[in-house]
Amino acid sequence: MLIDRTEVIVSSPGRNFVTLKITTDDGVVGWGDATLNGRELAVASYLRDHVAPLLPGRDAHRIEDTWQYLYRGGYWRRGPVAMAAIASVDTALWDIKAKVAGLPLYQLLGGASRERCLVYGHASGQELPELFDSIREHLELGFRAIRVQTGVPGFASVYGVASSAASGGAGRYDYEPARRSARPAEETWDTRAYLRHVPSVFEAVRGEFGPDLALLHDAHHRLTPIQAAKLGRSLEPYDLFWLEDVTPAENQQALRLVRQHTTTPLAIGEVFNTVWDYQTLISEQLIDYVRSPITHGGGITGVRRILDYAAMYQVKSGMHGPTDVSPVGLAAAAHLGLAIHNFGIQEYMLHSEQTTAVFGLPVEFTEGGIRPLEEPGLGMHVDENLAAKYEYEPAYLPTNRLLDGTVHDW
Ligand code: GCO
Ligand code: MG
Repeated sequence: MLIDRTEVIVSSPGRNFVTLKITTDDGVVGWGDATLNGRELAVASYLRDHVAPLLPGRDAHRIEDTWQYLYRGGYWRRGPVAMAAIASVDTALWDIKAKVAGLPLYQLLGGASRERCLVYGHASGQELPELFDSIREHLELGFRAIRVQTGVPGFASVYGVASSAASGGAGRYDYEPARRSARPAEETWDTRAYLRHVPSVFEAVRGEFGPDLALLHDAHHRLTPIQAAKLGRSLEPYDLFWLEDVTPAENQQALRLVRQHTTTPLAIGEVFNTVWDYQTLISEQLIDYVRSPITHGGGITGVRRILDYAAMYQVKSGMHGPTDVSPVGLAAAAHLGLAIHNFGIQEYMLHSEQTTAVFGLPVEFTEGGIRPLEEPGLGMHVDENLAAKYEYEPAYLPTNRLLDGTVHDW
């Protein structure tokens, strides 16, 4: 069975997505997600101009060989653009292989290791009343683990927080973290104000919702290692499921300092793309959860490699799953998450109605967890005609500056 043709579909139902469609010479179709929030066209070009011309005529069953051919043969290894492109090819070929086998993809990955994959949703609010409403809303939706993000006193908006102003009065978290505009919005940040405020938020949330609810928080890379250590220690009384992206982790050794000071579990890696980005973090058990999603981690093949390495050090999966991972990417994450032994938790930030109309619902959400669909392959049915109606619009994640105007970590 040979790869016959590939199509790169850039579409914007609710937010921008890059989707790869591979069709074999006997008409079997595979889907892959190549969405890179704010840099979508870079991946679309990498695929259209440098990968797609190489695929026709290749044996569609040779997934590992194709992965190595694109990774090593591209010479310029690693990085978010190349690995998102490789991820989409890999995912599409796994989709095809499972369809030909007539099995849901997870059956080819070892079968189910659990009933369902625990998920967490995104609750947020500028102030506590809005935040509590958002938490209640997610509990009513069936979530049993919830990410908590709030504003910081003195700041009009903080990334990741829906507020009546930022979301046009809807009070809901903006489905598109990357705001549509020709230039990124600029936000202001002050770490000391944030560090003073966050413990009081979790004190209030625990007081309102009790000790059992799994709570997560994302620091979005904004702290120095010692500030991260301070935050981790200050949150210990509130027993977080995890504290995410506490400090930029390209310098993996920075987490040694954080680990010395706090037992709050740590999750890192939504911006990481290969096992090499994690080598010290995992081998020294400096983190507890690996965040790379299928879409950004080199596909099923790439992320499986990372998670099998992580399993040796009792590190679990915590795959990234905001609305800028498409339903195709989420479906792939659900198939791998169901099969691996060291599954931890899956981010599931419910896609918008427009997105769901194009891609369909990629998973079944019951009892606080998700299962992939019991259909051959990924189980995806993409409405290409509807997708074509949603033109790409430039959209970027906001940028971040300190009070004195210095660009700060995002
Ligand atoms: C998360 C992420 C988001 C990102 C966005 C980037 O944990 O879901 O940190 O909040 O900022 O997904 O594309
Ligand atoms: Mg994050």
